[in-house]
Amino acid sequence: MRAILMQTLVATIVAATAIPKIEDDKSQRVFDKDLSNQEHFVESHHNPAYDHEAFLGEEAKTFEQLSPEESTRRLGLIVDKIDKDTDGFVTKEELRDWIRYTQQRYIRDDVDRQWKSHNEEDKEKITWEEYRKMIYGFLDEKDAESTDKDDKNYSYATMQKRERRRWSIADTDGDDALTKEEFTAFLHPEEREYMKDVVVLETIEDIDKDGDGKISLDEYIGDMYRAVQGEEVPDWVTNEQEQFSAHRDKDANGYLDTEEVKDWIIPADFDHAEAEARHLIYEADSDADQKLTKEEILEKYDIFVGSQATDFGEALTRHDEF
Ligand SMILES: [Ca+2]
Ligand SMILES: [Ca+2]
Ligand SMILES: [Ca+2]
Ligand SMILES: [Ca+2]
Repeated sequence: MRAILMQTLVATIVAATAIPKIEDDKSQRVFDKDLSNQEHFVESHHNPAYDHEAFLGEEAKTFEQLSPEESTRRLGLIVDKIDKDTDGFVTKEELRDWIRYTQQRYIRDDVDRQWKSHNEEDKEKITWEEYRKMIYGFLDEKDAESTDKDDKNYSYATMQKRERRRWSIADTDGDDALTKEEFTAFLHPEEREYMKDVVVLETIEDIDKDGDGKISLDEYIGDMYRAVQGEEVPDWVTNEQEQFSAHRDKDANGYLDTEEVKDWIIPADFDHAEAEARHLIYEADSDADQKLTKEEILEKYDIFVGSQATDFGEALTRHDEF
């Protein structure tokens, strides 16, 4: 579901300007392993923003601007939509379907928006050359080959190479141009089976700091936590260290190889929407009957939607849906 949370490289670039902005390593990450991680749902460092985005998609941002009262009111309207059979209870299945719907809507809207911005004439395909010019046009040939880490263009050159590779894999018919369907695979590779290997590869490249093609325990932890001097290592970090040894590093050789990374970030038969639905029910089900009433949901509105506790009568952001 980093599908939802993730800021793809492309999204970041388009949102910014013609010149790509590199916020940090993670903005390039296509897939947040955290989100395909079953432990994610029980770990103490669970991120509330994740729940909000899973539940609301892009609208999560809108809700952050709202007062608790307005946030609760709108949440009530959403609950009515989720309760498909209108029996007054939100079941795990209804919640799971809603989360799937939210995710698909996010992906569709994102692809529509980016397709339009890269293809104003709405041609059937976008060629690599057209795309490259739009995003990396400011790099000349020499810049694009930069392998010097201190070079100001190094990051862009690396991004371009990565995108070039992903483009070729998304291009199933091999004509070097992407149809809208191929472009969807390019922008949201985690959504397509045939893109999974490149998702794994990009993840390894991000985390593998010493470039030996595998992930050591230090690299694994370093990706999520930076030690602060004088600060005790938090429990969740210790917990992650144990996860690495007990579950991720299956052959116990001290490193995660490609297969082990794949099992970790794209576990077979793991359903994000289902897991998230279960998690949300667990968090809000006060009477423990495995389903939620509107009251239970509104009572725990901060789990489902964000809200600004200090918003006093400022102009509330409006959305057509409400
Ligand atoms: Ca129902
Ligand atoms: Ca093609
Ligand atoms: Ca390594
Ligand atoms: Ca291993």
